[in-house]
Amino acid sequence: MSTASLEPTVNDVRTHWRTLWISDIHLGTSGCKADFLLDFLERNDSDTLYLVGDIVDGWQLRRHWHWPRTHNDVIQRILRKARNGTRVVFIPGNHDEFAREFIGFAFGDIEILDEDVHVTAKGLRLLVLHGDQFDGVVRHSRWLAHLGDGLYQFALWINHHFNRLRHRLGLHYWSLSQYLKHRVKNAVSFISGFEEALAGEARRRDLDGVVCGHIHKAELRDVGGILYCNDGDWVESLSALGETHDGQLQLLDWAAEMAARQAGFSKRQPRSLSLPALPSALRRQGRHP
Ligand SMILES: [Mn+2]
Repeated sequence: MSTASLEPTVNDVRTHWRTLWISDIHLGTSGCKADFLLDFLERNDSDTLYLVGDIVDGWQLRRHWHWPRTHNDVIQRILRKARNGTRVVFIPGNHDEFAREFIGFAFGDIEILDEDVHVTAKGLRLLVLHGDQFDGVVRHSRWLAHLGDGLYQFALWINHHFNRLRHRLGLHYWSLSQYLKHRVKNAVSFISGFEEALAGEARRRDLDGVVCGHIHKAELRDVGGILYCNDGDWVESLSALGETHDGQLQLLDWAAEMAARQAGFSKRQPRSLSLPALPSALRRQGRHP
């Protein structure tokens, strides 16, 4: 008997949200994790779906054409949602700025807006926009935002061997890792600078919070009394932002969700359960009903 057929059926339940926000899908690039997104779209519905920019990567497509069938499937699944009654709002980003020419128009069931103010079920007013407009305000180059801990650890290792070689060549020590650490510090300050700039814009407009994307860093936190939400991306963090019907906002980490499901249990069960025991217990029940 296959174990798959005995997985709890609760895994197949679709979640219905008041609002979902996704952005930075980068369709048209090999980095786009379309399979994860298709799974997400299959299992999550909403009254309103915001596409918060960089949905299609026009920059990359112009350089190198990459469009597998799964990228069509993503678009078709979104169009199907729109046809079935989901309000779909597309807010173009800098990678799909070609769509900015069509702001104010509707393509079938999809509205194209420059930005929007979303009112949650609790009455919070949130500015929704991609966020690249604030790159100029934050004075660090954008690629720094993508440097992470793993790269830093790797740099430490490289640095060790690099300097052994320099020593053998009679050259003085030069710390690549220090250099990178400084740059990573700049990356950290870029992210916090971006978050503060976006929160500042919401404050300036007398709103309660902001929802954006762009920097591929999912976040949901208070920034100086303003609710800062970043829905992440579908290249690195594989995340979305959801609003429940009673107005609770939460980040959805879809990589973790899929890993949990593949391990044979549902996100609805407490994580503290002794989980590895669960599938085998179910299997035993299946054999001896
Ligand atoms: Mn962007």
